[in-house]
Amino acid sequence: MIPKCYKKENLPHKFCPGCGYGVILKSLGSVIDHLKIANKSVIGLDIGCGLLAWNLFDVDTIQTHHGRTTPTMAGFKFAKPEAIVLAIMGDGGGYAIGLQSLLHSAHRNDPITVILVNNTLYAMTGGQMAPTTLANEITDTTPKGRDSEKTGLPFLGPEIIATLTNKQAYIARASIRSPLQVESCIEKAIKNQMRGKGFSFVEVLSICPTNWKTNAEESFKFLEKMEDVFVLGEIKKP
Ligand SMILES: Cc1ncc(C[n+]2csc(CCOP(=O)(O)OP(=O)(O)O)c2C)c(N)n1
Ligand code: SF4
Repeated sequence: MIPKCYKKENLPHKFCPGCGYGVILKSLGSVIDHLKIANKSVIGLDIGCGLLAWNLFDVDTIQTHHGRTTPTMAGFKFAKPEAIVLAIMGDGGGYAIGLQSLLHSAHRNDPITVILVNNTLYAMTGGQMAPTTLANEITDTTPKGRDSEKTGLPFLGPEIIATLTNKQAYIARASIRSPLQVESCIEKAIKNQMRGKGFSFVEVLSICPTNWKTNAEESFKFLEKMEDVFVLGEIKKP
């Protein structure tokens, strides 16, 4: 079912066929409908494929600089505490250029909700290595596979963020292989914010068939491999 908060006139969305973003945004749409928060929500979008959602929802959106969505949306929340403030970013935006901003926001326990899409690479710019790239994964900038001895192991965002936040935080990792899990984690994260509690963060493992150069079956096989490295579940809840 198409979420009520979608702007139907802007469908179909602009993501590549088979892209995982569709599942994540539909889950978010269902939560916005269920909690009846469309008129008080605002969505910050990083530069990355997520920005293609700028006119998908009948909800205000803010386009920020690459990596700066977290502080922009934290600022919005401080200016308008009654708003439900969401920040959507990729693993490049959140865990590379925007890491400092993300960690400090988590450390301050800013009462915002961050949804970070982990597709193991920089998708919008053509598939370069990201902090989340798996060991031996082939990307545009690791044509022989990621050499983890030299470039490190995949970055475990939620686990690291959990060490910085206080007891009011909600931190989870979900996968688009289970849209219901994605929906449930996003709903709990937003409810945490609505209760006036602390930082909430959901990393969602997603697929990028275009840059992975995979068909549907191969994409989901790779997603299973990701789930071996990035363990799913609720890492912290109040
Ligand atoms: C300050 C700045 N640096 C670099 C870029 C180029 N750039 C645009 S999108 C992007 C990567 C996006 O990757 P990610 O954040 O993982 O999101 P995805 O596209 O995978 O969803 C980069 C590096 C930019 N727009 N601005
Ligand atoms: S490049 Fe990848 S992440 Fe971006 S829209 Fe296409 S499939 Fe989705």
